[in-house]
Amino acid sequence: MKIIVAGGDGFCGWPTALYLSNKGHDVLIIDNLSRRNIDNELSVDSLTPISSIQVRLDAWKEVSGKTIEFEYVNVAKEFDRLHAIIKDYQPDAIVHFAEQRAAPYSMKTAAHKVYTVDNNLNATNNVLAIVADLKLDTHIVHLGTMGVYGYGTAGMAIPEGYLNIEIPSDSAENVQKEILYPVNPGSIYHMTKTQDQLLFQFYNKNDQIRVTDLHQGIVWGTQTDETKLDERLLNRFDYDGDYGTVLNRFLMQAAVDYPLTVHGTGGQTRAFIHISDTCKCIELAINNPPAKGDRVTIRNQMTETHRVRDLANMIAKLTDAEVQNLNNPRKEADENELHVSNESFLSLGLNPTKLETGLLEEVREIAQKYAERCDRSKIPCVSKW
Ligand code: USQ
Repeated sequence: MKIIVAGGDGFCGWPTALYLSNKGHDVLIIDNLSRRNIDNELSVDSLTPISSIQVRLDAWKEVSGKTIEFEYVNVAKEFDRLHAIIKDYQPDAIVHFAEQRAAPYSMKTAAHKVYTVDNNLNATNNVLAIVADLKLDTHIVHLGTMGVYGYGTAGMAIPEGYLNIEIPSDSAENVQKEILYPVNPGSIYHMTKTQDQLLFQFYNKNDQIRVTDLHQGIVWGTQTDETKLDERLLNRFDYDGDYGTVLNRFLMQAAVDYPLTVHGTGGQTRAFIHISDTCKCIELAINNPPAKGDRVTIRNQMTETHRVRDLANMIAKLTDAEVQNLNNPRKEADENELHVSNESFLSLGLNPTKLETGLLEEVREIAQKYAERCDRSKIPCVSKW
């Protein structure tokens, strides 16, 4: 298939582009390298040394014999160029990762809120508007988030996107309806993903655009089979207070002998998935598109749930690290249950990489190997809300 990976230079986008290319698809990355620019803004660097996009692409060609094309374009701002690129390429699928993805970054200042809303919503709307305008049958596969549901204890498995409800009516019969699961975002970033859902519903209804929205949990791990092939293909590893996500931060903290930073009681339960499974899920989603006229397909892209304090204790046991409970910088429940339905990917054949099998490799091959590149002053979470 011909696949555009929007945001293909980022943490999830890069390994996905390699995976799809390795599977024999034609891949075009479109990206404005904004993630690298945000590193500059925050004066931080990936723990792993990452190559420039050109070196990455050349290395991939050398190692695999396959070409990944690249266009430097801002998906949110350069409508005309994006229109021309999509018209010219005629993609079978567009994988849309081109959004600002960190909750703490989105909550730093008013300007960061504005940037995140502007970037994320315009990126999504541009892609949809162009596919509709060109009357293409392109399948749009979007990376959404588990965070659209919020993390309230639901007393039920959180369904894959849609909820069947029954409401009293004017007549004797109750009305049955299927609605989007009520949204409950915890940050401006998560809020943009809830708004993306409405854009998908609208373009799907109005223009019959085929969309799959993937509600992904927190990604852990760094390497995939493809990024391991050459040092120049290495994926990024964020550990700073804005972009580092909880499990990868704990792994890195253990490696540099920094007490593990548990927010509050650590009773927050979250959903997790390994980066290799992200890539596999994206291809499964591409290979199993909704039919023309079908509603938006929503799949929960996660493989296990854990409490933050249990993760900290697991890593402490593995590495002898110390655990510290900090005042929670975020407005979120300190304790919650989370039960998520993920039948959709399991039934398509996903065989998940589990924490117990992958954690030690991650500690040795990444966190310890690159520990000397860590700037300890960037570890604290300074964004508070
Ligand atoms: N946390 C700690 N200590 C830390 C960092 C985080 O206790 O040092 C806690 C947070 O307070 C939160 C939980 O760990 O309760 C998760 O935080 P996170 O930074 O790992 O993840 P989050 O902000 O939710 O965002 C990440 C990705 C985002 C994705 C989301 C999936 O950055 O792109 O959408 O995970 S989910 O969380 O399922 O919504």
